[in-house]
Amino acid sequence: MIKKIKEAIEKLDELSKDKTIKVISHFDTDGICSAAIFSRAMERWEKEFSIKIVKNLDEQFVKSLDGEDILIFLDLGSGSLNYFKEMKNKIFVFDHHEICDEVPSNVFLINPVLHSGMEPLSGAAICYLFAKELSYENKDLSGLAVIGMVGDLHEKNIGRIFDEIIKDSETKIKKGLLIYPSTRPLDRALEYCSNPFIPGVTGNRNGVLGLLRDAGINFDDGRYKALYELDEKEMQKLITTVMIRCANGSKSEDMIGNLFLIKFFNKLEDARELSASINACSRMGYPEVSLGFCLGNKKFREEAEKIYIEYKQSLVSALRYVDNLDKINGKGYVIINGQDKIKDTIIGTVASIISHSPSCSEGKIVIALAYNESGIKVSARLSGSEGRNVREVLSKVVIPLGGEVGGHPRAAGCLISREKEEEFISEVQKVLDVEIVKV
Ligand SMILES: [Mn+2]
Repeated sequence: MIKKIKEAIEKLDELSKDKTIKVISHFDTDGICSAAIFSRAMERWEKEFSIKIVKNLDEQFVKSLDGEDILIFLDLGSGSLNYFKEMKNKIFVFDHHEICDEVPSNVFLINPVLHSGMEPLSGAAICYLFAKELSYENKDLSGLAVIGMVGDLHEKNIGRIFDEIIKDSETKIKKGLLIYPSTRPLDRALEYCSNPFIPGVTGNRNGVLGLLRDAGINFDDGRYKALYELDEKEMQKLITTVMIRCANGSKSEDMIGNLFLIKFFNKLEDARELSASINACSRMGYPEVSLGFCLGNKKFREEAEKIYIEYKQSLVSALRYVDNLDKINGKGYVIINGQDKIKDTIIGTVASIISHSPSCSEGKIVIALAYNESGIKVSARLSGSEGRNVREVLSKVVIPLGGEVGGHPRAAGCLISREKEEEFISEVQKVLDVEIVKV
């Protein structure tokens, strides 16, 4: 792959002499980190370019780019190769997603999937390899590659290349409870901890203090210790205490793992926390703030912090609301109707967190609803990896009602109109109850 990257650099250098460069990247953490690495590297290479962050690549948007410009797609594009076929542009794709079609002749694709035996990489890792190939000076962008890696959940699967990126960035790794930020006092971290959601603790100040007391962690020197400061014994005690609160401890492997402590603009930060705040800004509709934050712009960093706090607060209050809500509990499923009490922008995240929570058994389906401006947003999640296809379940109900379902077998969503609320809920229950009988 390094050979291909070198080739891409040469081609790009040649083509950019008389053509403009347009960079398009994805809006999630990995995409934003890819864009940040790439743009810093291009700046240092003294290439002019423009950058656009998108939620996904729809055909209409891609076709609007048809012309003379050089197009560079980061962290997306492998699934849209067909769109590029008829275009006049020279196109570069730096991506790690599955390749759906044949690679058209105007496209130069860099994707680890093309190289058998190669470790899975995130988009930001590919961009980092590109940047480092351009100049060793770009080694300082390695921290962004670590954040992208964590954002795309590659951290459980670290191969030789990621290992080197971690070394380049001088990231410290510590084994422990996966609660972030591990760099802030534990009382704050636990209070705003939504993943895992700890019943009676998340969003509950008194519950937090009680848990810390039970874990034997004391208020010392005017503050509680941060997670990364705990010694092995304290960490073990805290893990046990948290596990007990989470009722059935069946998912302990999800709660223990490596903490990644990274130097980010001269401050020690938790890579998961950075990833979550980048993601939050993008989701709240401010991807340009996410990007500015990654590039260290002071104004954007302050802005990002504000947006992130707001996001966390709305998430925690939504989860607390769900905790007390009358839910429809069926056999192997739960339906949560947030109506206007939960924002539609976070309903998917709320459903994901609940499906990951220890109280949600393997194979259980979570269906969550929230009002948006015009209708109702529905998110469906499957807990664990074995179980029914939630996309099919939604389709069965929604297509007759007149709607479209997007997503995967384990995470799907759709929009329905406000008048169909009752009908949707009763129909989805019918489908879920029937499927149980079939199984
Ligand atoms: Mn990615």
